[in-house]
Amino acid sequence: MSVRRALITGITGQDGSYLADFLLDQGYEVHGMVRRSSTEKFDRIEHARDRLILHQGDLLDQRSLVDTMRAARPHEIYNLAAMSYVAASWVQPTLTAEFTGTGVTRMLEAMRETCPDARFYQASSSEMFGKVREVPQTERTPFYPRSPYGVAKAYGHHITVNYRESYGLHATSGILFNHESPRRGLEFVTRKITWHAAAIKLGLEVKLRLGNLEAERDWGFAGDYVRAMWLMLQQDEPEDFVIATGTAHSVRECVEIAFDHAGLEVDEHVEIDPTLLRPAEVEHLVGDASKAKRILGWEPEVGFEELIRMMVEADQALLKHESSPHGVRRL
Ligand code: NAP
Ligand code: G4F
Repeated sequence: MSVRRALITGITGQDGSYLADFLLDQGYEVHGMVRRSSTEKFDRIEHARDRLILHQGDLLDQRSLVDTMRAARPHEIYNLAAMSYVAASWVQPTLTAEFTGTGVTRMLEAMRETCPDARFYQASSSEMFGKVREVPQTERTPFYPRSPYGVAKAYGHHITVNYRESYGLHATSGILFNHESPRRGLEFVTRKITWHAAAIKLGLEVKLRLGNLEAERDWGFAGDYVRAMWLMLQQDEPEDFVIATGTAHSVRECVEIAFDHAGLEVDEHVEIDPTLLRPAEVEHLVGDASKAKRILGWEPEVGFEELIRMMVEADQALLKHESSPHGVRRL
């Protein structure tokens, strides 16, 4: 059988890097789309750089999407690129709509023009459920987004379904609940907590400032979730799937597990910073992935406590290295 080619947008991000590792292990030729920057930020894919084929492109630029797809000739396209940080979506609402919403249409149009027989994965989000209409959330739960990011993702979701139905594209939308890892961006709450637990333990920081400690999320491990993305594109018929663990935990519980693992007292180091509260909050998310379990045979392998401990240990190792005479400290 000839080699399978995959194109990943957002390959420099958390999910893109795990998906690239997974697809390389499966024997794929992996292409990634990257944005031009004055400073390359390829840390997450550095270890696999010589096995990846990178193309310069941007979700805002139709020409670059068409040229990337022509060059890559993908059998599978994973559209993971987005402005993915919810809090920033109130600061840059129009840009978020362009990247995270309209960018999906640009991708689908480029695919329709250059490789209509490819299979397309759209990175939809549980943030679309927002002020939830039912618990737990399934593929049939109505959306009620609570942020410009959630609104943009709902658009991206619907346009993916629409192009599937209008043009017969093999286009699938994965509605993924929060997933984390040692490669998670430092601004997201789990990584912010694990990094600070490690830094406080090493004497590099004193305090951790957080917003809403009572918010609850259904947190899984990114490595498990990219496997689900791939499984979705192996199905004969394109369908949408919820991917979640089925268990919710609060931000407060996350702090307790991380600080306990680092051997620290929460009360001595954690402060509430009201400026970190969001204009509209998503209080509680928990998903029902029964459909994915039944049709894809997908199950999460890493539990919440194991995940947070893994992240604390990875941050301790990172900071020890970076604060050594041979390392560079980063935040
Ligand atoms: P991430 O770490 O923030 O990565 C985002 C990626 O998108 C980066 O590679 C970034 O490139 C790229 N990007 C941003 N704007 C772009 C543009 N205009 N053109 C081209 N590339 C652009 O996000 P992630 O956690 O891996 O998430 C992957 C996708 O899944 C996102 O669409 C996110 O919204 C969605 N999602 C994530 C979760 C989660 O819990 N992680 C849950 C549900 C859905 P740079 O490196 O150049 O910035
Ligand atoms: O880690 P977060 O920033 O993730 P959020 O907003 O749930 O979004 C993530 O998951 C979505 C899936 O539902 C993705 F689509 C999206 O791309 C992203 O990956 O915040 C989680 C919770 C929120 O309720 C927030 O208010 O933690 C609360 N929180 C409390 N203090 C904080 C902080 N969040 C951040 N980032 N920083 C804090 O200091």
